Amino acid sequence: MPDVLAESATVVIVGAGVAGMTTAVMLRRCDIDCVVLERQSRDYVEQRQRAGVLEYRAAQMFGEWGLAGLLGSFPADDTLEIRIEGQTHLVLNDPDGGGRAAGTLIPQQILLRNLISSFLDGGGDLRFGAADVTPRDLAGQCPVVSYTGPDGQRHEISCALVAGCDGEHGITRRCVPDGSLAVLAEEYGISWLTIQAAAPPPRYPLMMVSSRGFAAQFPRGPQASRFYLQVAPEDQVADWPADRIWAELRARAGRADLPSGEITFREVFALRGLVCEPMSYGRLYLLGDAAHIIPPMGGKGMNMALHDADVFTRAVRDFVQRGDESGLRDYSAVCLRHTWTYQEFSRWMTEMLHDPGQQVDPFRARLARARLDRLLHSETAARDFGELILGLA
Ligand code: RFL
Repeated sequence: MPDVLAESATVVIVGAGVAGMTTAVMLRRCDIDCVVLERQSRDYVEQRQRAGVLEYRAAQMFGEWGLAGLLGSFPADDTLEIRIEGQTHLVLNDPDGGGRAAGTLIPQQILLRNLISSFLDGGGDLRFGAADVTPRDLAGQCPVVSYTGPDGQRHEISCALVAGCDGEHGITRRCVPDGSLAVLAEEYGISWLTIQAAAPPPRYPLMMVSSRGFAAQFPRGPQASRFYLQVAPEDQVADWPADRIWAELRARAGRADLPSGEITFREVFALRGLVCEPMSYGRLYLLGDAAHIIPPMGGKGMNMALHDADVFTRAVRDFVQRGDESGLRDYSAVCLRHTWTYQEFSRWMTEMLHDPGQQVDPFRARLARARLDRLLHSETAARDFGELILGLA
């Protein structure tokens, strides 16, 4: 075995999440070669449960790339139920009636499985179990990404471009010299317990606003739901045994018959926003969670990663096929504009649906209800909301 195996590729993609694999599949459609390096095993990444809905814009994007077949054909609901202190209110995602469903219902891990199969079946180069991935020379014309394979062999891949798709805790962003990127972050001071359960999904995606705290139930398949429950910031998973979870969800839903089921996953996390500016450094481009984190409110994290993949791949195509660098030059500005639009949306929605409590802050509590009231009664507000939910802003 040589000490170091020297290789080359046009693009090295670090991370085989939705951002990395969507980029890889799209690059292959442009006949541009790439190598994907993933730290985890294939089993691990294909089991990771997270988002469940592709917004309308992202579903259209797959169609434009000739990849609609990867999505299956389960249109998402075009209606959202907001239940306020047990009272139902329905909000149309597309109040203009343009026939645009909310998007496509597809659990993130299924989308990822489909992307991985499509890439590998087409002869794509995807390497699982890549340890110690280390990019270098990012500011020059020919960056190098080195890693150790599962057999202990060290590899060095020289390339034209590096796509940092390695998520929030990845390595690529951390390889940028100090002072070249700014990280802007905000803690919301709100925590959610999330569970995945074998419970029948609600008729419509359901958000529950109550003075007991926020809760939500979203479809994840014919017999599966994801639930969210606002909890105290100091709470741990151990503070929430199953009986307590179901009792609290029923109280916030105002329904004693809210269906329950076996809990297959549970986690407590704090709501936070984070944006890295700019989203590129030299020949490194950051995509998805490697560049920005958004709270789940509004369902935009996965969709923002897919947006970045689309913008990046088009830029690489123009660069490789026509020598046109303008797309790469504009990549960060285009993606940051999109990111901040949806960070603001997520923040707006979070404040509207979390009751700070009449005792804690009566002024803010009334502002939140006034915002919600306007969404439910103003056509203009409903149209604005629809544009953001569909991903068209
Ligand atoms: P990912 O999916 O985290 O993938 C990153 C990949 O990089 C690998 N990696 C490395 N590989 C090589 N070397 C290294 N040094 C590496 N370090 C990391 C990792 O193993 C992984 O495979 O990032 P990506 O592709 O940017 O995708 C982002 C989305 O996953 C994320 O935004 C969403 O899941 C967020 N999210 C939701 N988004 C939505 O649009 N709608 C939702 O309803 C929604 N619900 C959620 C969510 C995220 C959740 N989390 C993270 C707890 C619900 C939850 C519970």
